[in-house]
Amino acid sequence: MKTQRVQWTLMVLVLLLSQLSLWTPSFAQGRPDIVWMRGGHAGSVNSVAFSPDGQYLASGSWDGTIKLWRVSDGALVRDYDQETGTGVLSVQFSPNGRFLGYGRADATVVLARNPFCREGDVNGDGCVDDADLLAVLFAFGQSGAGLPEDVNSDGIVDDADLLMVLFNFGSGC
Ligand SMILES: [Ca+2]
Ligand SMILES: [Ca+2]
Repeated sequence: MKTQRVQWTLMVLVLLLSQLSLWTPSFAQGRPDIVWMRGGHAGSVNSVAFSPDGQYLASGSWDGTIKLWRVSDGALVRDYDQETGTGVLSVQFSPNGRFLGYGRADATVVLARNPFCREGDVNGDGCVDDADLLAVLFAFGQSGAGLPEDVNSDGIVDDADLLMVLFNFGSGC
C-alpha cells in the first residue's frame, strides 16, 4: 500500500516536472534564430528596412552607401551611393515601394525615387518579364493611388503603363 502511494507520488511529480519544462518561456532558450548575417559595409550599419513586398532588406551605413539584400538568401543585390553624403543614418521605403527616404549624417533628409526599382518591374522580382506584362493587362483600366500596376504613377493603369513594361522588357532578367 505504501509502495503504491510512493509510486503515485513519483508519477505526479514526474508529470508536474514535464509540464514545467513545457511551460518554460521560449525567450529563455538562448539566441534568436538567425536566418543570415552579412558583412559588406565599410562602416557601422545604422538602419535597415524591408521593402514593401518583403523580398528585400535595405541597409544604410556610415560608409555612405545603402545596400539592398535579398531576404531569401542574403545575396547582395545592389549598392546605392548617390547623394548619401558622409553617412546614412536611417532608411525607409514608401508603402508602395516607389520611393526611398533616408536620413544623412549631415542633417539632411532625402526622398529619392526608389533606385532599386526597375522601371516596369510590377511584381518587384528584379526582372521585367511576361509576369509584369500580364499583371498590367489584368489590372488594365483600374484607377487609384498606389497600384503596383500603375507603372508611371498617374493614378490609372492604361496603355502608357503597358508601353513602359514593353520598353523595359527583359531588363534585369
Ligand atoms: Ca517582374
Ligand atoms: Ca499609369
